Amino acid sequence: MKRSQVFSMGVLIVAALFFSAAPMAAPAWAAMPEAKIGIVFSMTGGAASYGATQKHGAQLAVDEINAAAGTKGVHIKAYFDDDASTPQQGINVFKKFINSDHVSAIIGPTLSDTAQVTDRIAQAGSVPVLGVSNTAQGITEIGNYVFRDSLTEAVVVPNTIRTAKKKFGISKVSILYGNDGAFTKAGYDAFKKALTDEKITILSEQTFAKGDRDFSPQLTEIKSQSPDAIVVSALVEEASGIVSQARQLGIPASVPIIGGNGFNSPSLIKNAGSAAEGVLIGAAWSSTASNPLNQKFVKDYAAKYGNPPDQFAAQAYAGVYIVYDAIQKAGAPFQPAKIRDALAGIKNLDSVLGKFSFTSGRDADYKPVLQEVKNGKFVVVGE
Ligand code: 1QQ
Repeated sequence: MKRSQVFSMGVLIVAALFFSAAPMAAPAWAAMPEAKIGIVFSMTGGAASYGATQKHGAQLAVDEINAAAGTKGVHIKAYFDDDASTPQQGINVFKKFINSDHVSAIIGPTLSDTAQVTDRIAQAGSVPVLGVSNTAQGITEIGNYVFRDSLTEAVVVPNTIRTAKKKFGISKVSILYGNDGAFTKAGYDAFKKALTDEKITILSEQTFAKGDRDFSPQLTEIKSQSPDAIVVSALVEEASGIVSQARQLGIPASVPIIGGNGFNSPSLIKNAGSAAEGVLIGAAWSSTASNPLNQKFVKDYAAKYGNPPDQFAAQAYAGVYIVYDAIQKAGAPFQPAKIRDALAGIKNLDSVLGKFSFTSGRDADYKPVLQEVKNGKFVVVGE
């Protein structure tokens, strides 16, 4: 080898060393710490009308967070999926999130029926899960990785009954509920306890099954009992049928129907039309709540999707921000256990649900309202 060749090789080696060690201008994506979260709602099946608005609410929050994070802040990579309104599909999705996508946290699923089984998988895998619409008892009790921002029926229903009694002078009611689902049964238990506590007479208790379409036998019986109100625990498909058929069978509008969380979807009003007028519902959120974050959310959601948000959209939107707060506090590499601890520590976080805190049992801690359907809209009529 000639001297000049040795020299130029030396230059090459030095140059290679220099350039590999020198800081290169990093591509924009490399500067962005990214936390993976799994978001699963019922996009198909019986609960799809809840899932549709939940997905919109969550997507809006993810988009806002990623835009605000710029090129340096913590970004979210969201894996959206469909639990098909069934526990089995929920299990498949949770396994995929945990074992293939390696998410740091999960939001969902839509129904308590599904959460009862999926949340055990999250607990066993030590991945935190935040329910944003599960309202049955016994969900957060699954373990210390299970949280929710949705108020339970056990919290909302006593308020519903107390306020309805005060405002509408109700002293005797008939109950109609689904006895084959975690949510509808939890609602029934909560209604029964609240009615007993308020010394309201229960004239009868009737049941139906998921997927039933004809409620005339139960409603005919109820009509003959002349209740002051009908108390119903049902998901929106069945709730819509019950409300429509009650009026068709001649139960007068002066006998209000009082519903639980399943009634909080605008699909009820769409499906039942004018029969939905006067329905009373306990709710965990109101579009008219004056807090500025909420007003901005209502405006931005309507601008993006062309229709107003419902409670399920608001709880999903809040849920993404709650998880994001914990993600930021935990920091990269976004270990699930650290996010869990940060979630447990959340206190008075500004949210569209108001100042948000978890109870020591990882349930949501804020106040419900009573709403009434008036002129095709949910209107707050009492605290
Ligand atoms: C539950 C519910 C449903 C109404 C969620 C959409 O509250 O399953 O717990």
